[in-house]
Amino acid sequence: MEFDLLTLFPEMFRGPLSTSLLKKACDAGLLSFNLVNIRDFATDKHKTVDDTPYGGGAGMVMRVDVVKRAVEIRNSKFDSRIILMSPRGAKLTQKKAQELANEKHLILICGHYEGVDERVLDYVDEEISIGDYVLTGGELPAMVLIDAVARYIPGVVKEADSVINDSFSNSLLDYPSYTKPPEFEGKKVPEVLLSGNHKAIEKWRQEQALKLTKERRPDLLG
Ligand code: 9D3
Repeated sequence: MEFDLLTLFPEMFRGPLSTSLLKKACDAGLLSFNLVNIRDFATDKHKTVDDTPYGGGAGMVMRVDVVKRAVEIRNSKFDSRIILMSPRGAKLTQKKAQELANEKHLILICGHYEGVDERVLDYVDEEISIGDYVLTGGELPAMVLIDAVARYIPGVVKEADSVINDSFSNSLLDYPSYTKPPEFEGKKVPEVLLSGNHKAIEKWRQEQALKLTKERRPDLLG
């Protein structure tokens, strides 16, 4: 699966993409990322990408002509799904991440400043937000989306069933996990986990997950 990241700040992506599981997935050829600087598609000598909003107001707005050129040139090479990262988009969900993992090529447009010219919407398939809090741009949301989507690409996450068993996929929170030592500052690992009784362990985990979900996220139980 291939991602084009259209941004004014390609450097923001380098850390996350060159570390951990995403890096491994790239090296293995499962994922690839193209960092595309929107500024390269500006046409004037000052490389203008944004301007003041018509009607007045704070901040700067990204120009539709520049964004369109960037999208068009990238999209001509692929038949891409084009997503604008936007605070007014539909909220990213586990279901959406799974759905997007079926695409061959995604173009993620990251706005900055106070947003993008409304007419950009004519060149995108959808708008996605990661939640109701204000960030400085679409770059971190794009990284969140990539991370969530990448886990559905076969081979990116080690254990095949760890994706299927995830919280939010089966709509239960995680059960508590423990590792060595068996006792720490007087706190013991629950006996059942040391019992070797796989049936009993499975039952305990189910109960714990259900209890936690009822307490903290009853909304997940529907
Ligand atoms: C809602 C704030 N807007 C009011 C005029 C201005 C504005 C502020 C910050 C518009 C865009 C941004 C930058 N944020 C994103 O581009 C963004 C975002 C976010 O801020 N929160 C959650 N998801 C996303 S996806 C893209």
